[in-house]
Amino acid sequence: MAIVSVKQRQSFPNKRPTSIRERIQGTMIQRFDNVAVDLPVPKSANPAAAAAVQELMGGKFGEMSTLMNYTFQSFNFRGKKKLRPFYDLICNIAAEEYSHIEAVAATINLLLTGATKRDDRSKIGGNGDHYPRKNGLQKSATNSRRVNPDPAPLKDAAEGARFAYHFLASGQTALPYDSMGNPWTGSYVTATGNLKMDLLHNFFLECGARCGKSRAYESTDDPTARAMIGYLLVRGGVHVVAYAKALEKLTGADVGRLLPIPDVSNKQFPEAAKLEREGLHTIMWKWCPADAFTQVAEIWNGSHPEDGQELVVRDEMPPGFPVPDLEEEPQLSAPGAIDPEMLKHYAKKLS
Ligand code: MN3
Repeated sequence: MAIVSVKQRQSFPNKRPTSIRERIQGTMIQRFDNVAVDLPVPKSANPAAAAAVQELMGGKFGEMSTLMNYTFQSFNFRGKKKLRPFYDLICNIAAEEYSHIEAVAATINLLLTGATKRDDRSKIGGNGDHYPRKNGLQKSATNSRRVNPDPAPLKDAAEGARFAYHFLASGQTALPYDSMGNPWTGSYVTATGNLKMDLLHNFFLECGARCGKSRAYESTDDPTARAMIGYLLVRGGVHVVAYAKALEKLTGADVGRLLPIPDVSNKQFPEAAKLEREGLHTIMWKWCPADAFTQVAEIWNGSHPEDGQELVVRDEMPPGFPVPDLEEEPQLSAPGAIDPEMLKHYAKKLS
């Protein structure tokens, strides 16, 4: 799954590290081969839904933005001795955001599976129909089966899909772009170094992300997309509340009174409501060893502003689920068929 942000309790030694073991004493990332959301396998491909979900990956208010905003703010944090709980909170949420880009990517990849006809061009001419069309099929001279002499297995996708990059610029998989094909950019990162400004920005960013999630939800009824979006609505909601609480602790302003933005409860979305019944909106997991980022609980405490439930920090990783296993897609040369003639050529040279 996700990643764990590991901050060892020991501070960097004053002397120069003398071994690799000694050097492993800073903020690091540990990765697990899981995904944070239990994603149902779609009954059929849905490239239009995949295109809409791209907004949650590389859009201005997408998960790459939340990940990179908090990551850079954590890298550049000044005054940790005085403001440690805020640093711990930002580090912790940054680590969780990595699991969100994983979940978005897994969803896009599942939605694109089967979007083009899985076929191997090297077999054209020998195995029969590869790209049956209404017209254009002819009988092979050597084979009574019908063979398309001019196959174009990506034609429909490239001509008809709203997000052609899925087929022309990737292995029919997720990209760091928004739903219109604009690449994610570092200009979406705000890390001013002023804590009040950055926390205010994070609150705004999470509210914008929540708006984007609710719109992506409304743009597709695909169960896989909605399961992922429902999860992100709940976890993003946790981060909205966390930044509101951080601002309250820092300034005394009652930011929680602004919530929810947009003015719709997660409980209106069935997939999110189910997770909130299980208490997912009250939990801040610690994505790290027990002795790291210990002051998160100084901010994540008290009651949830919407339903009054008690907020808890869990010193553990959230549940993980298998990462989808993506089959080969020979029509996209993904991962890439080996040309047997080339192998023969080099085998001869080597012998
Ligand atoms: Mn997120």
